[in-house]
Amino acid sequence: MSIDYVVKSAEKIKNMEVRGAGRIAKFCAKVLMEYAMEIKKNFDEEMKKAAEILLNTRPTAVSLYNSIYYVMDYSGESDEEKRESLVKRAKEFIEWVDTAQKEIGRIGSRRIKSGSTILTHCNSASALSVIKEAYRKGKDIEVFATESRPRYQGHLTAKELSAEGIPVTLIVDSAVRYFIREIDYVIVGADAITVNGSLVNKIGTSQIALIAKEARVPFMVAAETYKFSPKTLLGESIVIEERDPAEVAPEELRSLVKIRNPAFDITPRHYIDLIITEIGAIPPEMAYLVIKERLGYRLLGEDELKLSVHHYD
Ligand code: RUB
Repeated sequence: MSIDYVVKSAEKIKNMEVRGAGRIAKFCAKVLMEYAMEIKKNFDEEMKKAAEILLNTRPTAVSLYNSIYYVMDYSGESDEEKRESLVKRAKEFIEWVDTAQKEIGRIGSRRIKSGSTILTHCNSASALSVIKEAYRKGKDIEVFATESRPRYQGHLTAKELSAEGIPVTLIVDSAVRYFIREIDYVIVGADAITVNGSLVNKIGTSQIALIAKEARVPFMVAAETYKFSPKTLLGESIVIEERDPAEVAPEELRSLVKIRNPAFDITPRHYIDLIITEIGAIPPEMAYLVIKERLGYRLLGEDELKLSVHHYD
């Protein structure tokens, strides 16, 4: 296996064959682990190269950054010891993803009353874990899924939930306010949570939060603790990815007008009622504590590990 394997894997993240913050994080840990198992010499250098390639794929999902830093924080004298330590850390991270999403389902589902209708946006494994678990517990629920233009991740959500037997209504993104009176809860996932408790998630999330607040519908976020951003502790802002205009309009229109295609937006904390994490359902104001206690300053180690991240601004 050569570095090509890492480059091809990075390509899958860029073109969204592998997408969703949790899946991306788990995938990176797996790619680093597989590459580490094959390296014959110059372990540190080779791993650093691989980590940088993966880091420079999509800039917004903090879980990608946290996953790579967690795995790359290996120790040991010889290459063999380093490999063993890295593989152990990668397995720990993968286990963290799997157990956190399950636990979020268990904790979040307790908040859902039978007979309610939930609105979700995009396609979040953690948000869907809450919904599926509530349904598996026998609660009579229904879901409204937004289509999530321009990549239509809402179609994935609709298919995934209807495969479980959950009744789903698919709506266009701009119909949220029209239907809000039929909604009892909004549940979305997260690409990042900042130190002040703001949410970074799929473009359109902040408009939904605004509408939910106006209608007094509880707005909940399902986010594993590795979605919290240690870098925001130092005042660094989250970079919002802008994607190819071709995702939005055909060439005949692109040649006439400018097109902007941000993939994510920011929802300020006062629109968020609760963040459901694997360590409990917390108010957004607790974000600082999660970063301090769960992630630690160790994860700030961009300089320490000397990896270079291109900032897409
Ligand atoms: C996906 C998205 C999801 C979060 C959380 O965006 O915004 O809501 O990543 O998902 P994209 P999960 O499709 O552009 O990657 O809970 O699965 O981590």
